[in-house]
Amino acid sequence: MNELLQDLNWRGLLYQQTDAEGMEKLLNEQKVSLYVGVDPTADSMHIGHIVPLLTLRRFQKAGHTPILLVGGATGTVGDPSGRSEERQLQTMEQVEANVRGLKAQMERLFDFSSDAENGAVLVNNNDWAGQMTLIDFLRDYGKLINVNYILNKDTVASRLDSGISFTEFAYTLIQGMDFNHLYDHHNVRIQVGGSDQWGNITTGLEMIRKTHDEHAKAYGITIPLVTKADGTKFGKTAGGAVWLDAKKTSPYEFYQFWVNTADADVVKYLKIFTFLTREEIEALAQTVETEAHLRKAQKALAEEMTRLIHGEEALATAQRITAALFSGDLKALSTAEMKEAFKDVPSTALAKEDINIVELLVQAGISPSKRQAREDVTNGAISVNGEKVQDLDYTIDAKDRLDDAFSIIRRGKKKYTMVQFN
Ligand code: 383
Repeated sequence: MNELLQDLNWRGLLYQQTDAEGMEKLLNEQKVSLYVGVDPTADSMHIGHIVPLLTLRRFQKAGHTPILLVGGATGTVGDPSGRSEERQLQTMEQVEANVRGLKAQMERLFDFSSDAENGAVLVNNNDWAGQMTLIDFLRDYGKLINVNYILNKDTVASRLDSGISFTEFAYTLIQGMDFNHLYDHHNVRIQVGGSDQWGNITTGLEMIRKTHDEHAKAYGITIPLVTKADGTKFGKTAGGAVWLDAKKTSPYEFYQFWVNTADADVVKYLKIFTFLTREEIEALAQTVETEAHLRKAQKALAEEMTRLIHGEEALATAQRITAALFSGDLKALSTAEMKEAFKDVPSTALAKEDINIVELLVQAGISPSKRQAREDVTNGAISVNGEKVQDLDYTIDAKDRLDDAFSIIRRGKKKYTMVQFN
């Protein structure tokens, strides 16, 4: 088997293929261009988006050329795939802003250097589909695809009872036009997508077949949905999706997401998400068997992913916060790191005034009563910004207010509260 395909197969990245044999032959014979598309439904991608993108990077490492498509046109319409309800249309301005966000993230994920023979290429389907007239669309593309063909697609068939607008019904034709366009103008031979994209990918193949002679040949691959052993949905936390944008999911939260992966999932995720070699992953798999409590595999996964998405410096910060929270030694953290670390801990607001420690513990609801608060302080159970406070007369004042705005109070071993002064 072709080395690249063998690796993809070992990583569990191949789900459906339109013509596995033909594609293997093609990849053995030549370097190709291949594409994946992302619709600008938000201004950031989340980790559900990155598997096909990382798969394209694996192709790039093997010498092939990745084409990244941002759906400036398709994003204004909305893909019905995998959705049980009609989408709310976004405004054109929203779509444009989202396109900018996605482009910036793709530029970080790929090597676009033009001196590399197979540098990545970024395209926006608005550049062709957005300019087309309705009549051209109906005459040149609508005519190629039978209504029955679309009705038989899972994503459309499953919506017939609840209803699907003509707009979403026609979505697959635009994605089909894209594949056809990229086949003609970028020599794209393969489209990659998640398993929800099978129907759209095959529409493109159908269009390519109908608009070219019998020598034309293109392929589609889908990637399996990432699952969790416990049956819950992958990629969601209590706070929602895990975003690539550091403003939406901080590098620390991002690191935490990966480091908390279950033993039952971690090897699978190392294969799907990282560029560690088979040997490295197999060695880590061994540690899950023999010394799971050390969580070496989880740490390697979190490290690789945080470095990939946020860079070396953000990874170091995430690791520093993790270590400080684990040991309780908050003094090692900068004010900014404190803020990041405690973004999600319970917080209480108090007036910005100097206040006695016992008073503060009661008012902020950290200790249940004044008597308990005094006991907590004298017992050494309380610390302020990582510094133990055992004096009942201690006053929390400006020196304890980080950024002139907050203090981190710890009661006992693990219970943190952020007190905001305003
Ligand atoms: C648009 C035009 C194309 C090719 C693809 C598209 C986007 C596609 C789509 N994809 C999803 C998205 O953008 O909607 N119609 O949110 C997701 N993808 C990838 C992958 C995935 C899919 O971006 O399965 C998860 O991330 O294919 O749901 O010419």
